[in-house]
Amino acid sequence: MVVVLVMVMVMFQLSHATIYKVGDSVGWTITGNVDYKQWAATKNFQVGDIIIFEYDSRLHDVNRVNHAMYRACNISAPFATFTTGNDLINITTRGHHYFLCGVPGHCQLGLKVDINVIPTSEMSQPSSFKPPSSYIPALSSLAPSPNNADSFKGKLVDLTTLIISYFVYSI
Ligand SMILES: [Cu+2]
Repeated sequence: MVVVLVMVMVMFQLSHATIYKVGDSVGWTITGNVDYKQWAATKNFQVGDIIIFEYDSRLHDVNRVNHAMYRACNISAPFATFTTGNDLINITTRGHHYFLCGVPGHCQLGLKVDINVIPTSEMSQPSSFKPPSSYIPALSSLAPSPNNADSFKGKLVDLTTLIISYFVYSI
């Protein structure tokens, strides 16, 4: 179990991938009083990150659209539609990724989000590892706080060394 956890952590560390749940604990809904524009504005999305839309699939869905459709809440021709209620979307390209709910009226009520992936080179510093504490609770015990990424990295390196040593010596 520990090995699996460490392997997962190493994978996150190597890829710098972050999992973002849209709306955090509230998810994707019109009743949670979430400002999705504000939610997205506080994030630093990168290629390789994973965006999760969690919602009641009987009430909402997720449509990927272009900028014009996003602005107009136009759902007539989405690029893609997701309906599982727990949709994982891999961010593989830079730039804007526009999503909105296709249920009539919901987009107008604010159920729309712009995931803007900024090129790393344009940022002042490279992205730091952010433990997805809400997604993998076990990680939060090792990471005192998201702001404490440096010491977390240190622990991760120690753990990785430990695991590698273990495998080397056990052969
Ligand atoms: Cu909806």
